[in-house]
Amino acid sequence: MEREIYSLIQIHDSIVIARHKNPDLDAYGSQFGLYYALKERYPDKNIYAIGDTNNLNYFQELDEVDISIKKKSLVIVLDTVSKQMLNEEDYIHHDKLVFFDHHRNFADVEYDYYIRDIESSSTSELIANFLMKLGVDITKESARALYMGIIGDTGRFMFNSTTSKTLFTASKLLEKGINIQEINDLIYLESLDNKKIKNIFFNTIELTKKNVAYRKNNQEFLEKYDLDANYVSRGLISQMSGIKEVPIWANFTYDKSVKQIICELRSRIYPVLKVAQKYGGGGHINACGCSVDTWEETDNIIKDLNKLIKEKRK
Ligand SMILES: [Mn+2]
Repeated sequence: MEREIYSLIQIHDSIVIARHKNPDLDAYGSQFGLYYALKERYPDKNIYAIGDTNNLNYFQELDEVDISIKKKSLVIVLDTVSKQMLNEEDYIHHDKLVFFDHHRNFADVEYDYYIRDIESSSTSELIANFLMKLGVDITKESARALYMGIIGDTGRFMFNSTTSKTLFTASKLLEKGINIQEINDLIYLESLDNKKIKNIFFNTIELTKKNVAYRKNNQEFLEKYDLDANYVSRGLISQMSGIKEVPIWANFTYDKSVKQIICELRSRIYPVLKVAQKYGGGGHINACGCSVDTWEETDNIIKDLNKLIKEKRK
């Protein structure tokens, strides 16, 4: 299938690279990793990177592309295959539509090709291997983006999703001369204020009898400290990880832009994905999420997470 996608890349004069909305490092990394490599390889083609932006954009401004151009383009969508994760205008207009993803979901969008690799730690790893397989040179700029995507999704190679192939891929990217120290500082250095917020957050987490840790971040909390819902939801959940007594942790954050509560669920061994799916969400077995309308529903989620622990002990 790689070959077919490669020929689509070769025959299209314009290529639009998109990814899920509310991008994380892997979405950006795979997007710009592919973008920089293709730009170098095909200087005469029009190559665009599109989508919304946020504070994880360590790369460059996104492009605006006219519908008329999109309709003639190969559109490549990265790091998701679900409608609810996408802005419709990012993929609906295309000549051909291709997906690359490492999540367990199945596509609910029609496509021409879909490379689904749940063994890949990240879509960035998947794209790096795609480029290497086809002999497309990964430039230093591209390698930097792909490396950032990989460390984003593997927690700097600490999550279970890290495989020997992940490390092999990362080593190939290092050969391009990227500077790990510079990348780590760029992504992980934090301000004193930020550290203080984390402290406040951590000091107010709650625990169920089964030691499911959770925090409900309401609008009042976000406003009091002038915090972005996305930052609180995904950026602070790791404050509850790595605690011996806590096998499952969850973060519930009110997002006024969608008037919903974003639920992020994590665990070391328990299959929390079952719970996320019950509430219409998805993701990985140990790291997933869903959105609900009321705080009562978050209480039900907490009950379901508790039940997971009971089930396992039988
Ligand atoms: Mn990813």
